[in-house]
Amino acid sequence: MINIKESEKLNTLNHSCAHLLAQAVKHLYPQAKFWVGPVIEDGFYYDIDLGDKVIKDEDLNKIEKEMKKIAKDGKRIVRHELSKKEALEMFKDDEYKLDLISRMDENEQVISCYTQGDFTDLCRGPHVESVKLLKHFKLLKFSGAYWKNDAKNKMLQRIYGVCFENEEDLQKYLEELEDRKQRDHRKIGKDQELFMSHELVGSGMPLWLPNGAFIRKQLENYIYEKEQKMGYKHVYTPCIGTTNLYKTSGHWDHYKENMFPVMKVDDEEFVLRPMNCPHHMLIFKNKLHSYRELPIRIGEFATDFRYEASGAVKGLERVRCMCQNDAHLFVTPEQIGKEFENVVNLILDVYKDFGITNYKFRLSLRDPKDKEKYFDDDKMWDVAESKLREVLNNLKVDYFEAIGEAAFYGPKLDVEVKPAIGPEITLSTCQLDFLLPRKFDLSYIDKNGEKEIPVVLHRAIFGTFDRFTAFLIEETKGIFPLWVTPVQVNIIPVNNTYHLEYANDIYNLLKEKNIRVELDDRNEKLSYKIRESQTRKIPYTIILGDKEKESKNISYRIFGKTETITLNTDEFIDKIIKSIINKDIEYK
Ligand code: TSB
Ligand code: ZN
Repeated sequence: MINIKESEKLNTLNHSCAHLLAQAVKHLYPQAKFWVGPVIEDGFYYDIDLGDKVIKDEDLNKIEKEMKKIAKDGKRIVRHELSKKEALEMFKDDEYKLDLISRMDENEQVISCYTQGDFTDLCRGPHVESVKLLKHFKLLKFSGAYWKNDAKNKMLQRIYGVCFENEEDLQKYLEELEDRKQRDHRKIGKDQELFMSHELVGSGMPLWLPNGAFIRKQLENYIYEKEQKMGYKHVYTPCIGTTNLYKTSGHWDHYKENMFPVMKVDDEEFVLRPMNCPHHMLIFKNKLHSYRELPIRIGEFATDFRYEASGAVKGLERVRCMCQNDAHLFVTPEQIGKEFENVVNLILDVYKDFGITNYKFRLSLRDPKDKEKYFDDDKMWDVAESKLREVLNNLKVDYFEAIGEAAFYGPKLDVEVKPAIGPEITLSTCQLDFLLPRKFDLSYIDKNGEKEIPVVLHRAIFGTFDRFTAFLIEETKGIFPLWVTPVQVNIIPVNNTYHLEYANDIYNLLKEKNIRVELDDRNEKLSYKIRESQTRKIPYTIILGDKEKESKNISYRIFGKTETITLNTDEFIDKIIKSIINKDIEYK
């Protein structure tokens, strides 16, 4: 997918198109006042105050028509530079532009405006030479947007659009946009009844429906088993803690704006926890440890609450109540490399099992020049950073380095993915931490009988079950791997009177083998039932009629294919079980 912002040419074209949009809006709604109209990854938008007028679908067509008319007229786009005084005078009736101009410093930036025909806008530019060059554009959608992103301010109308150099690029882009809309986990989540939300529960607090909950349970079981094999010990801890716990950990000072407000109960002050590390630190501290016990790996499927801005909350991807696939690994400095390697291998393994291939590893390091931002122990940083790098190089994984992106307490490795809609997000994370063990005064007894401070690795392979599921939905378009999907086989008898008994026999056989099977014995037309089985994206649809009943075979269709295959029942069962065990991504 093209990122409009990253191409200089498209950037300018889209920026000019935003002006064209504003001009057309001004023609149609003379009361319009304009706030800002930036270029974004997907094109551009303009935030507009239209007084009492609220934009509707049909208005977009009208505006687009007017834009075409102006573009055809072909006026030149002319730049003027102004002093601050001149600018203030020129836009004296426009409180939005005055707000922008009043914050400009003439000595630091040139103030300029651009005029095309009867329309002038305050703007830094650059722009294309003439509106004539704006031919291949489309207005995409609209929404409300608070002025300066503040809910206390007036709601403006935001109109989105995109512009290309030629029609072919525009059409290709629109098709991709449509494809992304179809992949959006919020859409599929609704269509396939995976999750819902309700205003009575609150924003960013999803309810997992049976199908979604089934998938999540598969993820939980899968990762739990893997972690058990790797020596993790799982715990349960409360999803709230006292403010003192978070004062001890430092979250109170550095993370408070992401936390829900304090609850007072008797003499105690509580917060809903945003992270689980403090609880796990106390579990480590519960008893004395020898170096021989390390690494100690404390795991938990832990519910956290974070304040996310209401505009940022999104389906399962960005929620306010989430469940981390969390663990804190307590290691000696010498064990950092090996333990980190195990985590990276686990991430690679998991992504392979889910068929996820579109991701990037980002190694976030400190900026050695920035002494303020990072925990002050150069030697520790140098050793840790080169160790992480060495592990990644040895494993031959592709990664990029982000200098200055490390956390205050240590370097980290994140897995970045691109959702169907919106900016990149982090799924898995592994963060080295020198600081938290000190804050909680943790220690173990080393080889020489001396007290030593352990290093902690925070890691979440799925990140949160919420976010990972959101991404899995989009990557698979809701066609989940056979081993994950809630219903693996759907049996449809051709005729309930003649074939139901045989269908029941097959149903019981599959059920006995733990295959997740449904039998559709509703009195509906065969073609309707087959179609519905496809819409529900069920991997295998078995259709049983006379032929199958007599020969004791089954006939089935694989999701997305039209051919019907006839097979001996035992062979079919073997095939499916093998495919589940292999965690095949394709339905075979
Ligand atoms: C890994 N203390 C560590 C933990 O030990 C921690 O909390 N790290 S985190 O802040 O990066 O969060 C872990 C993961 O949670 C992130 O990598 C991301 O995948 C996921 N996540 C973060 N915020 C949200 C959110 N609002 N909604 C859904 N998932 C989220
Ligand atoms: Zn943690």
